[in-house]
Amino acid sequence: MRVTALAGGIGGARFLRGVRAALPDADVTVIGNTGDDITLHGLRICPDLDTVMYTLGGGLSAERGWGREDETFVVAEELAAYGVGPSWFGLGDRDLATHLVRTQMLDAGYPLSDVVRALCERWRPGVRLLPMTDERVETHVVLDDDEGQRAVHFQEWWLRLRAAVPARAIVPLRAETAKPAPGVLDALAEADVILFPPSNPVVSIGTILAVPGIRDAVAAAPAPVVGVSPIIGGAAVRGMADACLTAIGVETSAEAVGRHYGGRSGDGGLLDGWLVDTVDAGAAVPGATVVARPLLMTDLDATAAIVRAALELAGV
Ligand code: GDP
Ligand code: FO1
Ligand code: CA
Repeated sequence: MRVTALAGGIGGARFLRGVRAALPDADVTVIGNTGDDITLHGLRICPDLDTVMYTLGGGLSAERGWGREDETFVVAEELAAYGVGPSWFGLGDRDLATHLVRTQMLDAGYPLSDVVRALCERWRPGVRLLPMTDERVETHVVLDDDEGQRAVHFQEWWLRLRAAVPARAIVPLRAETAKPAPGVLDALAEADVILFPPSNPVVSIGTILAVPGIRDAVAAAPAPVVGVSPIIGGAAVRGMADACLTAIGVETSAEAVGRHYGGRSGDGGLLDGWLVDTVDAGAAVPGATVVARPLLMTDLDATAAIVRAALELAGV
């Protein structure tokens, strides 16, 4: 079976561990979000791609949910001693090696998709990980508070401001001229099932869909498309997805997120099936079949059960 999944960071990565457990023999392609990417100290950092790669490769810090396990922060401490920031972005020493390799390869002219493939030769995530695009797309957030109207990088809003300053707009800069990375459109066209993990609908899945061609390829794919709600009982399970949804005028509920993606038999929607938690039973998405199941990815067994429910809903 060929499975193609869109994915952000931690919600996507955890779900993908469930995909591998539920379908050990499947050929899984992951289209990863690169809108969170940032350049710091001259190094290109791709948080969502790294989160997927480290999680599936067994190197993620489980307690932090980002970066490497057994991490040290000596370089970050030394930078701080020089007064060189930003202090709000933690760069671990082990993680830095990944950014050094990536930046060297990018500077040598390799596209990001080649770099990801090279990094995955070490981590062997058991999936084919593709960046959504090889071009540089960076999500910025337009703010308007006491300091006036300005745009900051998504990471600054998310980490320094903890998404507590309301976003006027969330913009994936340069997405409109980006091209899907090699393999992305084929993976959607040739899939037996397309899955939207419970990733952030705005800054993870929404950013991937903003790359011209990707949304249309999902909509036109012959395979069924099933999504899993990251919102349970009116709140994000982790993180500040509510602030992102508010910024685009979508209520923080499983039903509203399903309607935001839209039912496929409706007008321009993407979903054939929408999986919501049992506490959200009764949610309705016109044009899609909504099924309620426990959606907390508490352990691998629970996560694999969510994946099996998504596959059952897809009819594959
Ligand atoms: P990020 O890029 O690291 O923010 O990760 P993603 O975009 O892939 O996923 C973030 C989303 O995962 C958040 O909005 C959470 O609500 C969702 N999430 C985290 N854990 C769970 C879980 O156990 N179940 C469900 N349904 N969603 C979860
Ligand atoms: N998240 C944090 O909460 N604090 C950090 O200092 C931090 C650093 C960091 C470094 C590398 C990386 O791959 C991820 C990192 N994250 C950190 C996670 C990341 O900022 C965000 O959670 C995602 O980009 C949002 O999806
Ligand atoms: Ca992310």
